[in-house]
Amino acid sequence: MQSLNAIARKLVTRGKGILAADESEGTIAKRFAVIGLPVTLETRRDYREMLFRSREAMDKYISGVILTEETLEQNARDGTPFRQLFADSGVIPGIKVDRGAFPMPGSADEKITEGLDGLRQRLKHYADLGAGFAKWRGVIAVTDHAPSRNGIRANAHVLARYATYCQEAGIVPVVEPEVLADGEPGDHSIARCEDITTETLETVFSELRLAGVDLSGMVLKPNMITPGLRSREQISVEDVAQRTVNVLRATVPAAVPGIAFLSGGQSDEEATAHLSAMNQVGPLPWVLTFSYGRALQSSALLTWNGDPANVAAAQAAFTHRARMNALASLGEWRPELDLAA
Ligand code: 5MM
Repeated sequence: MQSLNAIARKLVTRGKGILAADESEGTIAKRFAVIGLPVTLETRRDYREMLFRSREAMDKYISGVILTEETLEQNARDGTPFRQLFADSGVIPGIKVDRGAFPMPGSADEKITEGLDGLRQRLKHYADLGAGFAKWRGVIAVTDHAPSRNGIRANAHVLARYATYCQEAGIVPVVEPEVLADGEPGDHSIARCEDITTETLETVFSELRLAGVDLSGMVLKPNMITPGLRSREQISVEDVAQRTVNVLRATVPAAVPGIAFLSGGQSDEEATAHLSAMNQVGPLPWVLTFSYGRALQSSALLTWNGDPANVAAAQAAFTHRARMNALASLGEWRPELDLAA
């Protein structure tokens, strides 16, 4: 069995990143609504098969894919297990193990992620299926009343408990505390995001240490430091990059091998530009890469449009986006490369 550190380092291989394809049924329904496609087992499979059979992207730019339980055990239309496709491309399959974020008792605006019950048994099953890593997302809402100290601590605590179960099962935990940019009202300033993210990451690492999590065998999946999506603040790419790196330097121990960002509702190009700028800031103790859902998939989804005739074009769109982000993970992306496509 590979060590946790070896798997974590492979996930953050320089020039590669993670595809987040673990949309729950509700979330994939929202994505498909944009192209007017009904959500069925078959449409979910066909869409994800289009992504997973993008051989160039999967071989060259993707280190791991986060899946739902359904997809981890699913076969492509011709009966080939998706897991076989990942093995052929050297991609590590991962599994979203949380059961979603639910209203937090006593705190109207906040949520707590559930899913610890039975997790030990489930992880054993996922490991038997070949999952090398897992993901759990804690949601930190930003409103006039939130987050509270209690909300941050509660989410950090369950993230740490999840991480210990994963490592016990030989599975690398991807620890995702997301300070929401696209929540309601979503008009907060970049300074507020900076403060809340700092407190959140400090608390998460304090809980991880307390729980005895091996920091060299995990990957952090944080938000970048940005204003809320409905804020009118104009912030340069360089400012986002510098503030994000500053917060990470202040809170994330060097023992963590890598940080793979979520895109959080940013446009495709913004997410790429921010990542590239961060990788130009200077020497950093960890690899900085992507673990994008929307910012990797949106152009492919629109191009595919539910039509088998569009599969090749959609795969080209996905491959392009994956390549742009792979370059960004090396600090080598330039806007002209996107314009030329
Ligand atoms: C792909 O979306 C993931 C699952 O979300 P739900 O459980 O709410 O359906 C999500 O956790 C995702 O991994 C991260 O938010 C990153 O995705 P984005 O789109 O923010 O890059």
